[in-house]
Amino acid sequence: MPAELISGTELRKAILEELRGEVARIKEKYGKAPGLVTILVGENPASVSYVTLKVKTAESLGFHEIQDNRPESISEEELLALIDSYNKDPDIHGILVQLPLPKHINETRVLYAIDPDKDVDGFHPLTLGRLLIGGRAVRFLPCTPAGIQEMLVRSGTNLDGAEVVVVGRSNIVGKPISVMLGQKGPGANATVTLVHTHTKNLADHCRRADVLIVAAGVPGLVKTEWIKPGATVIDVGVNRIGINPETGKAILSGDVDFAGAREIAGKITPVPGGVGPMTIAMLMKNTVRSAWLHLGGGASEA
Ligand code: L34
Repeated sequence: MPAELISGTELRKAILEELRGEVARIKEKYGKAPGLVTILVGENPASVSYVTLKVKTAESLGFHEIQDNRPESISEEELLALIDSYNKDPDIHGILVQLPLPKHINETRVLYAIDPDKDVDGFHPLTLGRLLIGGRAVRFLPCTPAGIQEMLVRSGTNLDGAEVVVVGRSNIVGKPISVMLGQKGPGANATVTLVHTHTKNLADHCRRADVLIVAAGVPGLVKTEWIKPGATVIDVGVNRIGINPETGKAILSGDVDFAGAREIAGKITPVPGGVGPMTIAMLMKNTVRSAWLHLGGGASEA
């Protein structure tokens, strides 16, 4: 029997519906909407596509949304000054600078410049430090890992004591998700193995996984034979492998050999329509959380 699909598109609907209720309560209580600014530097086609989806989703929820697009030629100093102006803007509760940035800009410096209380992307070192400590210290979960955890929980995948294997050690996905699923608490308590380009016997590790999370950015990296029968497979890859000549749109493919994996796995996420839409839903959730914190005066509490 083919695996059950965990649809990010479907789960997103339920999450956005929940958030709509919260936005209404915020407006009623404070007379203000959650405020989000998305800063996009340059015109990388993938970034343009993701940021456009973020802006549309924010608008559909009734956020105060600013789409701030800047040319590739913007200097680092100018970008830092721009971030500072949003740090000081009381109507903005979340600041997102879409990555990657052009080579002449130091990404780390830019991520450091964002007020940690407005770090709805979850990339600031303070935010990541809070995540490492866990429990009540956590402020914002990075969006893609948060989306993965939601997919696992909402699909009824058991994580308590489960063998989780994470392929890829990026700051955006692999490192934070491996910490999150290993924490004490509901939706976690897993035994996590983080594997990467220097791992010996990658296939053997994957074959042990009750939950396999693949975020390597290599199309088709994970072969059908690497999957444990009945496992839950989360494919984080969004690789642009070509252009559809009829529509002119990019053809997307994940890091997992989907057709084969679907015959072996218990549950699997598709690409597109999997983790991507969840990333955006979690950005909205973080922005709503930030709005509550700022408007309720709790943003600077430890
Ligand atoms: N600052 N930079 C910052 N924050 C982020 O959270 C991101 N990321 C990653 C790249 N850079 C970032 C995203 O937004 C990846 N990412 C992302 C977001 C959404 C989608 C994919 C990646 C998504 O919605 N993908 C759709 C297809 C979209 C299309 O057709 O291009 C999907 O169904 O997978």
